[in-house]
Amino acid sequence: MQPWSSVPVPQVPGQPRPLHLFDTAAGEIRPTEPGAVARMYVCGITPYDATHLGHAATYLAFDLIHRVWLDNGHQVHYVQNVTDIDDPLLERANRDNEDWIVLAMRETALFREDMEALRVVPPTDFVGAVEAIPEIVEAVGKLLSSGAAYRVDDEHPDIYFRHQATGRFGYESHYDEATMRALFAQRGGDPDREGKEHPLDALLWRAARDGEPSWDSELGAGRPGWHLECSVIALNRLGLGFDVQGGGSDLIFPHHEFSAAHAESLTGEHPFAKHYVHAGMIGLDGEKMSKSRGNLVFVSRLRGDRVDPMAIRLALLDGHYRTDRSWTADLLTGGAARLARWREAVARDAGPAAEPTVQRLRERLSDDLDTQQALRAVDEWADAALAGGGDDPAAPTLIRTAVDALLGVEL
Ligand code: 5CA
Ligand code: ZN
Repeated sequence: MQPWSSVPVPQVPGQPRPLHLFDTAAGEIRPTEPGAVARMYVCGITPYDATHLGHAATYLAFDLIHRVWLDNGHQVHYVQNVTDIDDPLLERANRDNEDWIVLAMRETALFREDMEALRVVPPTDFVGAVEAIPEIVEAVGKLLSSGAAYRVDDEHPDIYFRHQATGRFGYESHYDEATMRALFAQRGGDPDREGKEHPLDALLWRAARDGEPSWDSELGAGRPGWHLECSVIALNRLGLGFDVQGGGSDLIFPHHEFSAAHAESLTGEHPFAKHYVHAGMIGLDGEKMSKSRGNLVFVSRLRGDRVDPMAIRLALLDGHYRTDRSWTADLLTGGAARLARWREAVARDAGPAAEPTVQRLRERLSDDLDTQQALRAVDEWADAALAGGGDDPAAPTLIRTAVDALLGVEL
């Protein structure tokens, strides 16, 4: 698929700081140690509805990782999928009596626009599940031959993954079996499907049903299961052992546990990713923001209301990415006020020396993306500049450059 347009990321003078991130599998903050090319996979949208502020917050967190790596002189190979065939998409299309392909295309186009408006650096590879079907079919074939997968023997010969195939199942989430079973049922799994060897075995290939789209293949006509989509798209572009696998915390289990298990079973190697990074859930007034609850605030709607996307960006960054938090009208008002203050400060001819501020900004971001303190560092510089302090004529430009490159905010 065509990704969205790229955004220029200026170079910032001074000393970059290597990035440390919390890794769900290790349960602690660890340094990232990319090579010349840092490799990141972030789970993309299922395009049956518009981008809401929860999605936006998650993609902004990974955008900061991208930007800190660029600051450290790495190139970044960033891969993101689009789940453009799956049950939720078909259910929504059926409900609204709409063609599922048209629905997916329209929402993907809107997502691109939203990401562009928020100045998210685009992925190198933006890959739809449908376009990856040949890769997925090949992988299912391999899993069948190695004995990691089996076919259910009934009128719908679906193919399932033996969840214990690698012997490491659970290393990413560390959940106990009761929690796994509960989350599996809530998040797209089918524990009660008759004919499975174990309730936690995950679907790899769903045999064709009447009224559902399907693709002919050597496996028989059908469509892909969700987790293998991300394993294969990541593996075939980044290879095993890439730097960061990311998404929201709702993907810790089953999605990322299975994405890792599938890929590790396919290659016989471990680990799928060196860091598993998860953003907290954004809610509205105390409840998780989700399509099923109908309490969504859309990025496109705010744009339609002429809200400056940079104010949305600052509002979402004013909270730690791993913390579950709520979107409120006050947060947006705060983001807009901060944006106005910063813009006024960098419009001045001179200000206090900016190097210590830029150093603090880098330090705070490198420490598991401490955006709140990073924003505060810039606030303090802006307050001092607006109070008439400092006479460094280079300072406003340096702040503008650092805020652009590291926070993605255009002043
Ligand atoms: N297509 C799959 C991933 S392969 C999917 O989860 N799609 S999604 O459209 O439901 O979500 C897209 C991304 O936004 C995922 O990383 C998901 O974890 C994240 N996300 C979903 N809801 C929220 C929320 N309320 N707050 C923060 N992030 C969220
Ligand atoms: Zn995914």
